[in-house]
Amino acid sequence: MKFTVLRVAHLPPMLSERLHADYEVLEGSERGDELDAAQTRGIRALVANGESRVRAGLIDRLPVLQVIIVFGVGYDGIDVEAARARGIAVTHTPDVLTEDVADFAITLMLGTARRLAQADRFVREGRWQQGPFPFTRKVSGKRLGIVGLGRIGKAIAQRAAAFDMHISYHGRRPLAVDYPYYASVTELAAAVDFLVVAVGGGDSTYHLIDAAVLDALGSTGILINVGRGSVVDEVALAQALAEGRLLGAGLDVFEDEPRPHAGLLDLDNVLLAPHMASATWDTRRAMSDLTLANLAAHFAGESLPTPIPG
Ligand code: A2R
Repeated sequence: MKFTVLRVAHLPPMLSERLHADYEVLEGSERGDELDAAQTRGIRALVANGESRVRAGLIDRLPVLQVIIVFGVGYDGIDVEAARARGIAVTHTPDVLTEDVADFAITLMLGTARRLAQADRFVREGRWQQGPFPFTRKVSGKRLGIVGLGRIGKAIAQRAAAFDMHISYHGRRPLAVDYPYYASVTELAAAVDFLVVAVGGGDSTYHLIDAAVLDALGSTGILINVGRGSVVDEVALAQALAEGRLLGAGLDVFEDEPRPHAGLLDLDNVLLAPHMASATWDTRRAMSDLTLANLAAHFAGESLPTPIPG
């Protein structure tokens, strides 16, 4: 007998093909409006991605739901409280994407400071013949502040150390590491050249990077975000960039994906990426394997490889 699984998000073919081979897969929206009563009564597992919104309304409609499987590390879109209240387990895919996301944070930092996208356009549009490309900003040896020194934050620090950067961090509490700790994110921003966001989303980090933090980072500062779009006040960011109160920004995540705030699109001092930090073949394969391993372990009655903490 094949168990019935509801898929509410786009998943790469390498995963959805294997899902279809092993399970009865229903495809639904995040509201589940299109599912009839007979269908909702059979759904034991729900597969989402890191950007999915799985709210109490959908969970309530699935009377035999046992597990929510997230393809991604962030699970701020899942109503974990509603799931826990029903004894529904939640899993995600930490660790396997850490290296890629850290690599991409460094890519954005270098790309923004050295204005790589602008340089590419400069060459393509024939402007090189009129004169040299303007000087850019050095990265090696500069001061880097990391917001959220978790798995990804630590991997970013490790890479930045190879660039002789001076690393400090902000989090909810100091950790047993040698980097200086700042209890205030504004004070951290005032003390660095580059501020990299590597925290997840949710209420506790909503607009943690606001106008005051951006002003503290200042007109020679660069903001990088590989955490969650909701952590940065995008309207305040666009304003600070437009007015030259912030030098630049490199963003892989946005408040309303796939629609970055319109004010960002016309700016020349922001590098925009389509939430692709973990989107390499190797990592998406590893995330797919871990997603299926969590699902299989659940239905085999074994302990889950990567349940969410708590
Ligand atoms: O939970 P804690 O206190 O150990 O610290 C976590 C920190 N963090 C915060 N820092 C400041 N203010 C907050 N309200 C706050 N909430 C959490 O963020 C931890 O040091 C870090 C998150 O690290 P991990 O849980 O190890 O996650 P990982 O794998 O580094 O991924 C971070 C995020 C994902 O949630 C996705 O949104 C994105 O990167 O790909």
